[in-house]
Order: sequence, then C-alpha cells, then structure tokens
Amino acid sequence: MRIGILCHPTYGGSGVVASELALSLAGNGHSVHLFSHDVPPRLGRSPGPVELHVAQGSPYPLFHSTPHDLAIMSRVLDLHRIDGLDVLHAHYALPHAISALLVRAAAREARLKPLKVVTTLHGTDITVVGNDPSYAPLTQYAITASDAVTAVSQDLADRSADNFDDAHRCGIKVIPNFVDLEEFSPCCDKAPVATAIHVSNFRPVKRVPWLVEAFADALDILHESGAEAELVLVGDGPQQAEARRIARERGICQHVKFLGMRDALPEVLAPADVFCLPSREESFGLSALEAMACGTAVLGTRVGGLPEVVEDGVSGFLVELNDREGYARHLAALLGDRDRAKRMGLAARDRAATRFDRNHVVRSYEDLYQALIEEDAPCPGE
Ligand code: GMT
Repeated sequence: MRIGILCHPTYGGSGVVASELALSLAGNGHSVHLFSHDVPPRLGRSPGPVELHVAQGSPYPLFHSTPHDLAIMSRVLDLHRIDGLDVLHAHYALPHAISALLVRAAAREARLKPLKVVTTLHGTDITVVGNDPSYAPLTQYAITASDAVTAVSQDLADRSADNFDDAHRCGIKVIPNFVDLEEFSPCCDKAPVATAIHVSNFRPVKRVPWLVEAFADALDILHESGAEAELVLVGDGPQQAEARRIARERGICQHVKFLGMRDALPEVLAPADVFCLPSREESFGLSALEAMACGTAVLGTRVGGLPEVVEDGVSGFLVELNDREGYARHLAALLGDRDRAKRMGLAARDRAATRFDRNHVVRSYEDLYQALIEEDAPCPGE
C-alpha cells in the first residue's frame, strides 16, 4: 500500500505513535510518507525507510503566522498527484483530519486516484481543544467525514461519540497504542536506590507538582523505616519550575533528579521500580505502556483510558484523582518493598506483551486500510 501519515512533531504522544506506526508499516514493505512541520519524535534517530516531508511554508506579511498546515496540504496533494497514495492517515483530529479531508476533496475534483482518509483520535483533540466551542464544529466534521475513525482507547471512543453525537456511519474503532517489545524491554538491573520515574511534557494535565508533593509524603512514610528513595523526572514544560519550587520547599531536592528533555529510553525506564503517571486526563498513557514493557510497575490515576492499560493491583495501582494520601501510601509501599514492585513490573511486561504488541496492533491498522481500499468505504467489522 502507499500510505501518507500526518502528525504533530510533538514531544511524546500522538507524534510518537504516528512515527512508530510509519516505521513499522515501512518495515512491512509499504511505501510510507510522513508529513509534518518538523521532524517528529523517534524519526530523527531512525534509519527506517520512511520518506519524511517537512513542510513549513513561507512567511508572508499578510499572514498572522506562517500557515504550516497549508504547506503540508500542498505537499501531500503534490505527492498524491505524482505517486498516488491509497490512504492518508491523520493523527490528532485538528488540524490533520481537516487537512486530509481537504486533500481528498481536491483529489476528487481533479479526478486523481481515490484516497481514503483515516483519522486517529488521541485524546485532547476530543476532550480539550476539539471540544472548545471555537473548534467543535470542525472536530465534528472530521469525525463524520473521515472514511474511518479510530480511537486509542474504548474510553476515548465513548467520549468522542458522546461529545460529538457519533453520526459517523462506521462507528469509532478502537485500535490501542502499541509498544516495540524488543526495543522496550527489561534491559538492565534495577537502580541501587528505590526509584520512581515520571516522563512527560510537564503540562498542567500531567500534575508534576502534585507528584512531587506526593513523593515528599511518601518519603516521610519511608523515612520512618529508614528506607531511601529517589524521584527521576524526565521532560520539560510549563510546570517544571513549580515542580522544582515544591521540591525545594519540601526539602527533598537531593531526592529529586530533573533530567530535562529526552526520549523515554528503555535505559531510563527499566532501572526504575515505579512509573508515576498522576494525570488529570489520559486517553491512553503511552509513556506508562513503554515503562510496563520495560518491566516497571505503574502508579497512575483512575482516569480516561488508563484502566484499559494498567490492571489495578496487578501491573500497578490506580488511585482516585485527588487521593494524594492514597497515592503517597502506594508509592511508599512499592518503593519500600522492591521485590513486590519487581513482581508487578513483570506482570506489567506480560500485559504489554499480550495486549499491546507492536506487530499485532500494526496489523489492525493494515487490515483497516486494506478493507477501505478494497471495499470502497464499507466499515471494517460490519
Ligand atoms: O496530551 C496531549 O494532549 C498530547 C497527546 C498527543 O497527541 O501527544 O497525548 C494523547 O495521546 C497519546 C497518544 O495516543 C496518549 O498516550 C495520551 O494519553 C494522550 N494524552 C491525553 O489524553 C492527555
């Protein structure tokens, strides 16, 4: 198949999924073109045979800001004219699904090869930005006009249908995120000191300052038994300064390491005992899945699609959103009993392997594309 993929070049999330999918599809022999306005995560350091098209557009005094999206659409249309794509897969509803639909319309108008549009909903494109009144009508259109719509969890599929009155004739198909079990593996020993880790873009939704407070509470519990522990924070973003301030105020700076922006490498995830994801909102929690594949138990919040990823009490624990005391208690319990954390980490690895294996999930996308191409738009599973 000839496949085009549109994504945000963001740190984490949908950009990672789109890049990993592109690499896997190309590895399976498809011709894959990835379009973005910058180099997306994971692609920059990959030798994989994906053709990357970075389109940024030219500044023009009349434009308030340079319209990357128009430049991306032009690039896709150009390529489609020459090479004839079969499928255009938009990751994140806004603006990519809209861009893909416009390219499909232009291709029809010009009587080019028919192009199927697949839209994958990732989370905040539905729950936050896509739901904002200033964008909601377009989000609705993205869902109803795409040839197929997928969501990364059942929770997100349900919320999308609720919020946007799922008029889409095919329904929204759940295709979960996935992990490469060879790349993300329990590759090294656990750290010498009990370690909790968190990886994110430090936006308010991730609640990193809340995590630092909870970790300080957990340290208080641990110190009663003389145990030591460390919190490793990977990433950067709007709430990093506040997280540092709280670490200072609680007097735990020597126990909190800020690593700054970097990929969630297995070498960083595997040595940790617990991966912390105390988000207010999480449609899936890809970073948690990658930690699980590395044999690290997860301590999350019971929100969104996280319960579909982490089995409470088996591969980790899920705590109610505002139960900081419960979160600290579970954190102290796992950091204080590293054998137990290790057993849960092994269960987490098992769950990642049985439910979210890259090869298996990528095949679901291939089947979806194939069904659209062959049957000229009927719904898979109908
Ligand atoms: O958090 C975001 O808004 C970014 C978004 C993305 O596009 O990077 O993340 C969402 O998509 C990820 C990949 O499917 C999911 O693993 C995250 O859970 C989801 N984030 C939220 O729902 C907050």
